[in-house]
Formats: sequence, structure tokens, C-alpha cells
Amino acid sequence: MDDPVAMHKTTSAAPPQALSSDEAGASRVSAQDTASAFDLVIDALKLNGIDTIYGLPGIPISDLTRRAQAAGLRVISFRHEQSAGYAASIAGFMTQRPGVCLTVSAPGFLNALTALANATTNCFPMILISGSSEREVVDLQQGDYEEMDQLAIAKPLAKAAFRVLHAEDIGVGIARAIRAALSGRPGGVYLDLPAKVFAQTIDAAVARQSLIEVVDPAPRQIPAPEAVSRALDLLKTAKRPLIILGKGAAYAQADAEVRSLVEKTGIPYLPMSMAKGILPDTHPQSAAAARSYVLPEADVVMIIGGRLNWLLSHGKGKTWGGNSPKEWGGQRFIQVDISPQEADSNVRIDAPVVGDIGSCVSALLAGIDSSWLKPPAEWLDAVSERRNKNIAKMAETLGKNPSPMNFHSALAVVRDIIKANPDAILVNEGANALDFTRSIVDMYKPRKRLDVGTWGVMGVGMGFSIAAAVVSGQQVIAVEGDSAFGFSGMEVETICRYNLPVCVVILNNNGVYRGDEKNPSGGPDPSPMVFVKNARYDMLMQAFGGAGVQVTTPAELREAIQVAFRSRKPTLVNAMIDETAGTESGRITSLNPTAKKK
Ligand code: FYN
Ligand code: ADP
Repeated sequence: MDDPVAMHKTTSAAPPQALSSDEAGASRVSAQDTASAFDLVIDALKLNGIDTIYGLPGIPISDLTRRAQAAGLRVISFRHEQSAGYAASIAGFMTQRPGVCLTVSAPGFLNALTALANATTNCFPMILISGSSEREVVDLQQGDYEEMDQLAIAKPLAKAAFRVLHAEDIGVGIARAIRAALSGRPGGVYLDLPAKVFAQTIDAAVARQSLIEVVDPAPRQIPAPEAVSRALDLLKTAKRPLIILGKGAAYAQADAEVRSLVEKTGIPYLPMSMAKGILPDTHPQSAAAARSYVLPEADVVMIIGGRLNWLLSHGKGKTWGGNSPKEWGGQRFIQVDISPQEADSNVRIDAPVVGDIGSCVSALLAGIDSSWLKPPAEWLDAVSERRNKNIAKMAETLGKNPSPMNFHSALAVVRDIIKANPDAILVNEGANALDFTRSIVDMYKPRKRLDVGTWGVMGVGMGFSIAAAVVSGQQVIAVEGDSAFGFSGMEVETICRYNLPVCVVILNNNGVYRGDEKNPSGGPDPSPMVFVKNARYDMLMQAFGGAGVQVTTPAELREAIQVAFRSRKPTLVNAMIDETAGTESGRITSLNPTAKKK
């Protein structure tokens, strides 16, 4: 997809680096008499502190990527748009600034669309900017190059979708996209830029006037005082209270307030997967290891930045003490959320508190003074007892050293590595590789665990890892099932090209879930559930100049990860584990009709 458009002026590309906000304000258009649409897009992004573009160049946006790099933006160029989209979305989650993904028209746009939809589903702020074909040809369906009505297709999958037809509207288009992505419940936004716009040039003074620096893009939303009192009154009645922290609480970056609320109330808390680490998983009030005990037993549950969706069994059924899948347990719920529509989505919410988490939690804290009574000792003791029992059981399993290595013995190593390197970012995808990692590897700091999220989507691994390294500069470790890795594996070239401190650990059991299935017909094809046996994924990383290591024991695995962390070199550790290790669908067997029957 070479772009025939010649560059208007050549500038040697500066080495990629993050912009300071002062630099971000510097204007390209001010230096010229006229401004091109390319200049306007770049200036509008910089003016709003956006310093990185994740994308894949081609018609009609390749010149935009060159010029953006020349103008000091960091442009991370991927091998597939879906990974670029995932990268942008997780950058949004980590930074509270929309991550920008740039693609070509129709197929490129569609490749990134899964990531845009995933961002919307997960409440990650992201902007997908795609070039598109000629409007008049598309609308008459006359068969343009990469013809597609992208705006119409993006709309149902995005929080908002906009199109710009004139260069002088680029400033407004980008401002609207930023506001839509960040304000209220964050989400994915689509911005359509037809090729014709890029060919436009306007007077530089007009261009300067047209740019908007968005003021207060995510305004605080203060909860109503009566909603706060209602919630506190309900909490006071609880004999067996529980707090659930969701990834919205991690996104909000109100870490000190959330911790203070948990500690001042003395209530046990359950972190959802990406909320792990808001308080360290080793915190004495963590009920993570007593999940199946606290959910049905709790009488009042305060959920902060999380949804009662499938991950929480919709707030009802056996998980919550109901006798049938549809029956509600006896719990009463307080829900703290920025979306006024979230409450009652699955069960009755007795006390919705609508607002941003920082403001809501601060308001709740203001109502909790020294007279606040901690939960009854009976409840706290019961939770501790169950938790300690499960932790002891887990310690026993992790202490074993079976041959061949299995999920537990491999993940015991990752657990130690994260404990020793709490700033490292853990990316995690797979089925068993995901589920075991979630319960075995403790997190110590907020927003350090990035995973498959609300959809349980596979393919986020390398995109998330790349963005995590770019945004934070921290060491990243991606724990991947061998199947999950396949969705974005080619991005190891991207990791090597940008020399990022990413250590990919593949828990390789030769298949989807496990690797020992046979073709039931006895025919020559392998089972649809298995891969090439003992595949050397490590050599894939070596092909691009990174370090690739094959390991078969926990000691070798530890050594390989430690070397990767010390060197900060792109590394792939192919950890061969028992091919019979793994259950179909991991911990969500109940959602898989076949596995459920088995
Ligand atoms: C948790 N547990 C622990 C610990 N932490 N035991 C000991 N030590 C520690 N630190 C216990 C916990 O109490 C549970 O035991 C069990 O380990 C599992 O905990 P988890 O993972 O928190 O709970 P569970 O039941 O798996 O949670 C349900 C879920 C989760 C839906 C939230 O499965 C999930 O996030 N799944 C995502 C799946 C996904 O997206 N897969 C990708 C698609 S794969 P008990 O209390 O005894 O139950 C395609 O097939
Ligand atoms: P989890 O999967 O961890 O349970 P979800 O993604 O389901 O988390 O839920 C996150 C919730 O957090 C969403 O309902 C969203 O509206 C909410 N949220 C996101 N950001 C904020 C914020 N800054 N303040 C309040 N709520 C937020």
C-alpha cells in the first residue's frame, strides 16, 4: 500500500521521544503561509498533549505518519492494525488521554475496528482515525479503491463517530473526538478523514484560528449529597459488607482515596482482574482468595468502577447465593459509577452513586469519621479463615516441582519476579494461562495488570505490551497462552524494531487449552484444538534480532526472565509445559456448552 503522495517538504526524522506539554503546544502551521490538512491534524493532536500515534501507514495516511514523526510525535508503526488499535486503547487506559490509532481505508479500518469496539466495551478512551475513499463515489457505490461507508460501520461500535470534510474543520473534529473519548464513561471514538481532505491547504492564519485546545475534557462529576448519604446509610446496616473494585477504579487514578476508603471502613474487598494492585494483593483485607465465599455470603456490596456483567455472574444465581441461574441472592448493592445508566442493568441497585470515582470516594470518605464501626469480627474472621485456607492450598501446589513443568510451577516463577519487580507491567492473555496467572501472580501497584478485559478477547497481548512499554518505559512481561500469542505474534518484529523492554513468556502446551487431542475420525489432519508440537516460538524473536530462549524447567525460566529484565532486551521465552495441563475454557467452562457437558 505505497502512498504516491510526495512530501511537501523533507525534514530528517528526530529520534522518537515523548513530548513535554510545552513542546506539544508548538505549532507547525505558524511557520508557514499555508497549512495542509496533515499539518492541522498533527498540530491539533500536539495542542492537546497527544504525543504518540499507533498505526500502520498506507494510502492515504502514510504521509501523515512521516510528517507526524518529523514534527516530533512518536509514531509506532505496527504489522497489523488490530494490534495498533489495542495499543492505542490500553495507552488510553493507562494515561487518561485518548490513545490514537491511525489506519488506511476499508480493510485497514476494519482490522482496527475490533480494537475500537473492544475499547468501547472496556471503557478505554481511544480515537481511531482512518483515511477513507471519495465520498461521492462511496455514496453512489461506484466502486472506488477500498470503497466503504466507514462512518456508518463504526457508529454502532463506537461511543461517537465523526467525519471531517474540510481542512478548517479538523480542529473541531479532533476536539470533539477527544471530548467524546474522555468525558463521562470513556470509550472508543471514530474519526473519518476522506483522502480528499488531506489534499486541502488553507491559509495558515485561518488554520491557527481553527485549532481547539480542549479545556477540561473529563470534567469532575460530583455525586449528589443525598446519593452519598443513602449509600453510607445502607453500608452502616451491613453485617457482612464487601467492596468490589473494578477496572474503572484503576482507570480513575484515585488510588489513595480508594485505599483510604477500604482501610477506614475495614471492609473486605475483591479486586476484579485489572483492578488488582490498586491495593497490593497481599493486603490483609483482600478477599480475592475467598471469592466464592464472599460473593454469596455478603449482605451489602459496594461496587466501585465495575459492572455486574458476566464476570460477576450478573449479580445473581449460584455465585450470589441464588438457587437458580436467574434467582437473585439477598444482597443489597451500592454502585459507584460515572454512568447514570449503569445501575439496575442486572439486579436492583439500592444506592447508586453517580459521579467520577475520585469525587464519589472522597464524598463517601467525608462521611466516615472515627465513630465508624468496622464490620463485625465474625465476618472478618470467616473471610480470613477461608482466604488463608485457599492461600495455604495454593502455596502447597506452587511448592511442587513436577516434571514436565505445568502452569503452576511456571507461574510460581512469574509470581516471584513480579514481587521483586513491582513496577513491571504484566500483560496476560489466554484461557488457562490467563486464569492461573490471575490467581497466582500478586500485583502490588495499580494499572500494572493489563488483560483480556470485558470481552475476554484474544490478540491484545503484543499491542498492549508495546503500548505499555512506550507509555511507561517500564519493563513489560507478557504471559501468553500459545494460542493467544498466535493472534498478534508477528508484532515481535515491532517490539524488536523499537527495541522495547518486553519479555514475552509463552506457556506452550501445544494447543488451544491443551495439546493432546487427536482427530476423532482418525484421519491425517490434526485435531482443530492442537498446534505443531514443540513449536520454537523463541526462534521467531531471534529472527528479528531479539533474544529467544527455550526452557523446560522453572529454574531455566527464572534465569531467562531475570536476564531479560536485566538487559531490557526484547526477549521471548518459550516455556514448554505439560501438554496435558489445562482445562477446556479454563475457569469459564460453564460458558462452553460442550465442556460443561463433559
Ligand atoms: C484467587 N484465588 C486464590 C488467590 N486468588 N487462591 C489462593 N491464593 C490467591 N492469591 C482463588 C479464588 O478464591 C477462587 O477460588 C479461584 O482462586 C479463582 O479465582 P478468580 O480467578 O478470582 O475467580 P474466578 O471464579 O475464576 O472468577 C470468575 C471470573 C474469572 C469470570 C471473574 O474467571 C475471569 O475473569 N475470567 C475471565 C476469563 C476470560 O476472559 N477468558 C478468556 C477467554 S478464553 P474459589 O473461591 O474457591 O472459587 C476462551 O476460552
Ligand atoms: P471490571 O471488568 O473490572 O468489572 P468494567 O469495565 O466492567 O470493570 O467497569 C468499569 C466501570 O467503571 C464502568 O461501568 C465505567 O462506567 C466506570 N468508570 C470508568 N471510569 C470511571 C471514572 N473515572 N469514574 C467513575 N466510574 C468510571
